[in-house]
Amino acid sequence: MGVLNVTPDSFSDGGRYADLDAAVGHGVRLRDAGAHLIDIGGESTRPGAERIDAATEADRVLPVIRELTAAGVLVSVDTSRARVAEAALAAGAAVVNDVSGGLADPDMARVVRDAHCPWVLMHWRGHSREMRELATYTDVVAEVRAELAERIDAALAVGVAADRLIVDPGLGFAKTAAHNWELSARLPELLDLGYPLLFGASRKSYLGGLLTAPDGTPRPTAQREAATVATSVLAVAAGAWGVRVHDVRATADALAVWAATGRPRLAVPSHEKKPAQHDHEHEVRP
Ligand code: PMM
Repeated sequence: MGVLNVTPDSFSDGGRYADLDAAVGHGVRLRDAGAHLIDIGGESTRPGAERIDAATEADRVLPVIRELTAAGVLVSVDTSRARVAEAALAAGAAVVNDVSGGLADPDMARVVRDAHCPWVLMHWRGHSREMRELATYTDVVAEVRAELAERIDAALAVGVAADRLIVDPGLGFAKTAAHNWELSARLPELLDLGYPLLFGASRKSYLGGLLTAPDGTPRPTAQREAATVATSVLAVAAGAWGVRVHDVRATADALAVWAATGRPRLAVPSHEKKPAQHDHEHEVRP
């Protein structure tokens, strides 16, 4: 999944694709670089960001969705508003990527059910302005898993088909760097939910915090690409269904190498295996 933020203030690509031609051109380039899906967002979700209104969000994303789908590009809309999702689907989007997992807008489940489209349920605890304070967990993996299971149950209860759902741990959303690393290390426990898993680590600040300069300065956003590629390969080798990235070519190249090597799967050390996990899902091939 290639990221296309049509926002003035997203942390990585904010302001770069606010112009329609630039946004469409970039979406086509991401597709040509190997993205199967282009994720178009009109509202920044970086920590601390203030919300914009639905009309502004729709005005930003709809023209880009129309043009990209007309050019044959498969598009998802990154929104947690039912009204924006509905308009985006009417404009040609095929997938709803909801960072709130259906929590932010009670109408979202109905919109997705009626459209019968795939729905990414990301783990979320609150809007950007408040999410730093919500990053408290005893066991982050167990709690993210349980909260995702609640979102799945809520979607199924409204009549969304199980085969339309994709889960996402929501790296950086009400998570500290330590939480993000723990989730990355224990992905099989989330895969154990039985749903395709999307993994969005691209350029996030915990990668910058890992790659500090000798004086402790975090690595700038644009220089986190090698680390992003590593997260992509590790996530897919652990069993992730998809990765959401800004630089599609780099990740696509790395995944091509992984595929040519026989799609080796990460082994889960036996002492860490839970009874519910199945050996064949984590075997090392070839
Ligand atoms: N991260 C961001 C935005 N949308 N959607 C999903 N499903 N998963 C994510 O991790 C995710 C997301 C924030 O990153 P951006 O500002 O680069 O888009």
